[in-house]
Amino acid sequence: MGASPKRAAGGAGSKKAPPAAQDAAEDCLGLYRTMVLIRHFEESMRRLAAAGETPGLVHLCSGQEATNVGVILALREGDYIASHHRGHGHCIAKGAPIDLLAAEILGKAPGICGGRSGSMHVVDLPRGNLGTNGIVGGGIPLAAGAALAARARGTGEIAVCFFGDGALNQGLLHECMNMAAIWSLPVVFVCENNGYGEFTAMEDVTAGESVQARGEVFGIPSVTVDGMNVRAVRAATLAAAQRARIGEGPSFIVCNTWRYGGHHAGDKQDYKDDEETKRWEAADPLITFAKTLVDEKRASRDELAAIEAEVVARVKAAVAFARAAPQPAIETLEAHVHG
Ligand SMILES: Cc1ncc(C[n+]2csc(CCOP(=O)(O)OP(=O)(O)O)c2C)c(N)n1
Repeated sequence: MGASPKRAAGGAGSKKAPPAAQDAAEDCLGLYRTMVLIRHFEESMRRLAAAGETPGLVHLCSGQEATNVGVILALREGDYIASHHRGHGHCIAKGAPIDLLAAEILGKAPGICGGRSGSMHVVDLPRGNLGTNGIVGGGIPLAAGAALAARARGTGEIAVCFFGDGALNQGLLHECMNMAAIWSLPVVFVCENNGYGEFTAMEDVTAGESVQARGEVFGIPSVTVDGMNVRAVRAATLAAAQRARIGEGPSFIVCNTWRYGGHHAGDKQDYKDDEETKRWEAADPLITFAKTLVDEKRASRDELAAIEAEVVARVKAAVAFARAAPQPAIETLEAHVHG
């Protein structure tokens, strides 16, 4: 195992890409704060899962914060996202209140979906979040549909779908990319390529020279970025969003990234190589962006520590709220069930 040629264009273990420049509208502390919030939230969920407090499996996104935040904080309010099974970070970046998200993951009544969705089907429509999704590739047609609807309404929103490398060989992706291309839909396809689908290395099951070629074959402008670099992800998303907004159709962004935890909380990850893990951990998106902010004199170490302390307190309060919240009442068992 080692650096995969299909992940060679960005991220650790590859030729270093030039650092993405700061753009004028960038709220660098907002980017940092949101990444730190996602990391602490996820690590709290890891502890709750280990304690048996999260019904069902939870899939955590620690390590992938730059992709979550770089994409979503480049969008406008009203734009849509469709997520996947590792989607807590997407929900948080799209503005979900973390106390209600924690309650949802714990299956509690005040949760975003009344405690019925758990981790894998959190739908937060008021914030344009079409949902985390337990079906690999399941969010892709939802985003394409939202993009088609937005264009029919003429209201100017765009849609982003996130999917993992595990979705690269799903028919759904190819059907949606084809339709989005022929209809010039305002949709951005984002592959969070963390190198593994469940317990299998991506390169063992993915044919072709590059991941990005999956989009190019449909004539969709496609790029590969360092998914550990929030600025690089944001810059690629701003360009893709701009294309979508002016009617130039879909784009495909491949973000090379890494999940710190296993496939699900509790997976021991004995299928990963120690050297590979060390290389990616050295590219931690929070640590590297903190260093950039200090080097550029945009924040002092003390200011960053204060942000982290504030985030830790928020997450602690959210977890306490969720743990104390009641489960949905038994009389509501059949509520929201169709048929
Ligand atoms: C259609 C479908 N096939 C198989 C599964 C089982 N499954 C759940 S997650 C997963 C791997 C997903 O890998 P990837 O998309 O790379 O995301 P990652 O977990 O690495 O973030 C699989 C095969 C599923 N949920 N849906």
